[in-house]
Amino acid sequence: MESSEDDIEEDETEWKQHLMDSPLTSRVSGSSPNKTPAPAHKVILHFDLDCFYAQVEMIRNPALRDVPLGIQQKYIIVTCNYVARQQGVTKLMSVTNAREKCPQLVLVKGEDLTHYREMSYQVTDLLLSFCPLVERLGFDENFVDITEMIANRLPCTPDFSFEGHVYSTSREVAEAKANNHPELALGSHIAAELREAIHAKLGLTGCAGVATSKLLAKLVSGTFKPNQQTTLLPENVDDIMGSLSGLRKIPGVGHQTAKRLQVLGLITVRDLQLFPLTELARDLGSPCATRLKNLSLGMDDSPVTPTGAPQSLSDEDSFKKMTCMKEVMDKIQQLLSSLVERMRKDGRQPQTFRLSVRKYSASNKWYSRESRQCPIPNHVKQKITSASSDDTPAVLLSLAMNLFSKMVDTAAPFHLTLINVCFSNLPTQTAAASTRGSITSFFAPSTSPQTSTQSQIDSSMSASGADDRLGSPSIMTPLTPENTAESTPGRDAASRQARHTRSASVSAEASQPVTTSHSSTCSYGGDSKISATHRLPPNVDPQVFSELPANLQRELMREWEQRMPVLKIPAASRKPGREAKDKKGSGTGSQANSLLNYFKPA
Ligand code: TTP
Ligand code: MG
Repeated sequence: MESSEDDIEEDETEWKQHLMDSPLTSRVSGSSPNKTPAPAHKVILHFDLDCFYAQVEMIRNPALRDVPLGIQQKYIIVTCNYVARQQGVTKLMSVTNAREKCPQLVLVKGEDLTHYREMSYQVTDLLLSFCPLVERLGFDENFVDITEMIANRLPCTPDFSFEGHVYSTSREVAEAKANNHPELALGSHIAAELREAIHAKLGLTGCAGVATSKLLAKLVSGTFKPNQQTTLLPENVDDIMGSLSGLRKIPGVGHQTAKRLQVLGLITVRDLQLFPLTELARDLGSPCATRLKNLSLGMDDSPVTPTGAPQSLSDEDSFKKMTCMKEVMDKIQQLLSSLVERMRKDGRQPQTFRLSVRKYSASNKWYSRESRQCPIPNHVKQKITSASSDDTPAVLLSLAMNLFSKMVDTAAPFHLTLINVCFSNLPTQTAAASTRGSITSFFAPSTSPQTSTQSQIDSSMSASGADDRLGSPSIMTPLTPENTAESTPGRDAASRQARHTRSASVSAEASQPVTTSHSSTCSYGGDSKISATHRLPPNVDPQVFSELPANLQRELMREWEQRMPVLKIPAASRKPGREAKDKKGSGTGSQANSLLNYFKPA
């Protein structure tokens, strides 16, 4: 979701330590698909919780455990429990199809991510209590590098066996091989212990993969589902790579990368394995080509990088069609209210504000976003962290609309399908963080009352999605800070219908006297801004208004002019003959639809 590739999002949407970003890109020396992978010097675990949102809902309401349960976001079932899966319901099925397959399906709305986010951090926190090398991926996946734990335990382990499945190997053969792979065998026991801890402490089940790299651990973990685990031995790496049905199945190859490879005629993993590196490098550049080639051969040296505190917080919503300013401002205001609340809980002060939009284009429906960002002025930063500043979202709205007008020509028709607001450039450590003890405090569950905060989820939450980042334009195309386009995997169907409470934009200035009629001398032409001292409608905050781009100011003034009757203009100043129209206006709630509501007290 984010356009800044160096951020670590809180919101699980990115595999930031992209497999393709690993500096270790020099292992491919030829194009042989039979190259023997390096010996097992690392042991990596990958955990993926079962039907995550559904499990959280089943914990919240145990009555849901034995019924087919679907988690609904808009018109899509983003996940469903395994009872529903047995009846043919699948992830990302439309609600209509799911109901046809399973008429008894119980639906729970999953648009408010608060509980999922909290549970997600509890899982990471629990894993961190066993091992410091934990990297989050999405809400329900974690990598753990247990190489050192193994080195410590190995000397006191008398004999070896595998816990759980061993990929493409019978139990008897696996037992016979355990002594040849003591690290992986021990790793399988540690994986089982951690899964057991997650279950005992948090009530969640999940799958685990045990292998020598992140790539392989992730690939193998879902071999047996749910609530099982699988170990991959080095001699089976070629089997698992060959079993992948297409290049997109390689974690690290996203939509954009796959498209580039397709142009070169590469469709299967084998195609990529056999394609000459020099030719690949000509098209993609040497580091990227080498990395891709290594991935296709099952080789990945990328480190498990502890996730730490998020470097940015964001909130977004996607929709089929947004075409008018009223809706845009309404949505941004909703998103900002929720984001500011989360930022306050976090306690840090963001330096940068970013707005992203996705414009509809028939050819590229889901994948291109545009972003603009700006530094947050000091007085606004203070408002963001101050619990008493009720007008923060309104003040930020001005910043947002400035950025918006740089991306969208509001004078022409537009069609947006997504809006994202983001605070980035968060300090890594703050007074707030240090008083909370450690970096792991960022994973502590919130104790504040549940809110309807929304957050990112659409992008790279797991296998299919996460990896698109690796094919994002940041790898293929340089991005400029002012104009970042990014790939967004097809998770938008799963994105949320925001349910924030809109905060009122009341500021001290709003209560200052303002004239109750607009000036007929106001000129809406040209680029110049309407002066803050210009006669504005009642309850419009002049400061907020003055910070808006000129074209938005003009649009607001135009709208105000059209809706003037409902703005409580003193009877004396009304022209005769407008009464009936006025009544109709207020009666039909046109005031509620006015852009000017953004400037009114609650
Ligand atoms: P997944 O791990 O893909 O799915 P899951 O945990 O529900 O099921 P599984 O047992 O197969 O692992 O995704 C984790 C959560 O992310 C999932 O519970 C719901 C959410 N999600 C979305 O919001 N959008 C999506 O498109 C998908 C696939 C999942
Ligand atoms: Mg899962």
